Amino acid sequence: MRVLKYAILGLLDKGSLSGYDMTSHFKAELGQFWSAKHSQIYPELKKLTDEGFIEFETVIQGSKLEKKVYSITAAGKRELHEWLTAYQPVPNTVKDEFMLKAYFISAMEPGEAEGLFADQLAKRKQKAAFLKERLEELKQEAGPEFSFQSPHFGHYLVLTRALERENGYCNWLKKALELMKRG
Ligand code: FER
Repeated sequence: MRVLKYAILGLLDKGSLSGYDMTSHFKAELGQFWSAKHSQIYPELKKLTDEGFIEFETVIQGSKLEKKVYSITAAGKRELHEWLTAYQPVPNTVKDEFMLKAYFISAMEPGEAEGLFADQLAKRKQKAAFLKERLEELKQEAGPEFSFQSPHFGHYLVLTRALERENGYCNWLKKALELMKRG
């Protein structure tokens, strides 16, 4: 399935964007959990245009520069809504190379394993701290309470899930390190 298609439809459903503005979104918040490259975005814009889910208007910028500003069509809105409301099975676990190393831990020396886990803990702690900071910034912007009505509700949901995931990862790494130190 072309999930990028729905990321683009979702963005355009919030407002019209040039191709450049769209790639900026994929470099910011959205790109933190759904990354896409220019080389993927532009062909998808072309495909969605051909399918009639989006359309563009050529806008003159300055004296010579032209840019395409994309908008979602009524058919695009229906397509997005169909995807959003479709119930899904639990997907297969996302591959995590560190888990593969954990599974084969007995092939390492105890000191090597401890070093590896301590390093991962330090890095995961950093990631959790970054996410916590982003959440604090979001609360500054949107207020401390979030509800379905808030335009920031989706951002809040994705961010809090990410923070829980990283905190959970840290707790597991700490427990593993305790078990290793116990010998
Ligand atoms: C954000 C910063 C980081 C964000 C999401 C993330 C949705 C990370 C998500 C993840 O690691 O799963 O502003 O907004």
